[in-house]
Amino acid sequence: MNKCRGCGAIFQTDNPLEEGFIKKENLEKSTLCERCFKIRNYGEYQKITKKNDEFFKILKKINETKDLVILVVDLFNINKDLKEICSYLKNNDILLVFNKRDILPLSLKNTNLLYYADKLGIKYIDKMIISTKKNFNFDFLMEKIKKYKKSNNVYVVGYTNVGKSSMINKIIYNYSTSILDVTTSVLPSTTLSSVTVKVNDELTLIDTPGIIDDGNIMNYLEPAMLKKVLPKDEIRTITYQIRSKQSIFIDKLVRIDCELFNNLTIYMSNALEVSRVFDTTDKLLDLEKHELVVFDNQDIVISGLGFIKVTNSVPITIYTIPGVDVYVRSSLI
Ligand SMILES: Nc1nc2c(ncn2[C@@H]2O[C@H](COP(=O)(O)OP(=O)(O)OP(=O)(O)O)[C@@H](O)[C@H]2O)c(=O)[nH]1
Ligand SMILES: [Mg+2]
Repeated sequence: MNKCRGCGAIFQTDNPLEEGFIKKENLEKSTLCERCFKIRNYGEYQKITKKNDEFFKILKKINETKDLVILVVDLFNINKDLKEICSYLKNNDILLVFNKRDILPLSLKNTNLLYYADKLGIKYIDKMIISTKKNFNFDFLMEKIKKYKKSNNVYVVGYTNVGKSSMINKIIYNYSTSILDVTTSVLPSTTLSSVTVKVNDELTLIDTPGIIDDGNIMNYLEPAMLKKVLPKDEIRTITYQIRSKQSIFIDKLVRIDCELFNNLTIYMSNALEVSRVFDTTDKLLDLEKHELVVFDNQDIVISGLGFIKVTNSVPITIYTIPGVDVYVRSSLI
């Protein structure tokens, strides 16, 4: 095999800083590149920057096959534009799979969360919710794959870090005699090229690298802060009743200024420190300013960090890291 079975990179023995590096002496005996070996064994991650062009080339090839595509979406961090991915896949049926259900409060109804699929503006053949972490709904996922697949090959696509590779590993763990898993990590751009994974004689899954979302806060953070931002468990929401001018701070990442009567519910990682200040302060005013007009029952999304549900129609000012996408959407919850 001339490709790493963990991330799909083509093996090379020249440059340790480039993808697919493997020592000459390991070429015969190892099926993993050095980067995958380090991620798996030491949790050490080497960042490789990929261009989205390569990703779109893969989508064009998938479009030629007419095979079933599973579009994985992180329910906690629904990417702003899924239309672009789907625009390349006109010949494929798309099974929309919302992953990471475990992060959102358990008290929410799955049927209500699924309504959101219709607001994405994409065409899909079916939709469902899973949690790879909790092994939730995988029998149902397999039923749907069986029902909709056009051939043995089923492609898995989506933005980076949504859990595509983790989902494939869970399918292997649950339903295959194979022990060959693909590489996953907390950091984006783990999978670097397509990886073919045979589950059984009727099903082969093809893992793909995730599309990079430039406006995602994950692109701008150091590993320690990244780990804090990525929720590990069910998030405990915090609701602030706003009755006068005040500011809310989310760690050193976000400042929210709000003046008018409102309720703000924050859906973000429990590890982040959230505080409220009633006095005038110049803290974090040097960050990028976003002036938003938010209507009732809309969310403010800070891409990659989470969202804030707002109950009343008001102007709100958000300051965050320059380059991070901040926008308003109709409420998920
Ligand atoms: N809480 C939670 N975390 C998950 C779930 N599924 C995946 N993750 C985590 O999300 C992170 C990214 O997972 P990957 O499987 O590497 O994501 P990917 O979509 O393959 O990412 P790329 O290869 O970079 O495109 C890892 O830290 C996973 O443990 C889930 O259902 N719940
Ligand atoms: Mg992956």
